[in-house]
Amino acid sequence: MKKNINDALNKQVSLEAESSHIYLSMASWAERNGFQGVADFLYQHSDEERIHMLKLIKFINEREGNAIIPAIQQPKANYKNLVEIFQSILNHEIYVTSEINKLVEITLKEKDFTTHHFLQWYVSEQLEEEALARQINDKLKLIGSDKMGLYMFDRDLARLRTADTDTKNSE
Ligand code: OFO
Repeated sequence: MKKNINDALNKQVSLEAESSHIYLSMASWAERNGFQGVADFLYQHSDEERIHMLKLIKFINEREGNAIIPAIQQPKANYKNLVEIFQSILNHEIYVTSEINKLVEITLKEKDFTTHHFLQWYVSEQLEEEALARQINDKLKLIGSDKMGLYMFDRDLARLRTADTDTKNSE
């Protein structure tokens, strides 16, 4: 594996680890603030990001590169409300997508078609995650500050998590 590809993949390892940590911190905030459905959804999301990181680590090492385990910064611990959480998630996922796109571009420049092929999974995953984050943000806009609406939202999010897990398990 070429050094610039190895370095770019390690940068992505770091970003996936950071994503997992951010969602873990958001999950803990939701749990502390009585949104158990949101917390379950975010704990699950954090686990998924860790799996994304592991997939990269294993790929780099299988291709005789060097996967480096990064240090992770402490994420933000407190949020104003659910709107802030889900808007941050959407912004973060848009950023991750742009980083994946840069990685794909490097593999094309270097004619590394194996890594290019491997990254297609991440391209589709980002598409799904961005769409889901947009859908959730739209729901929250409709609910506004209605307490019953937020209660139902919390309950629905726990179900959404289960549906997503079920789909992934049957893949
Ligand atoms: Fe790793 O899937 Fe989003 O960030």
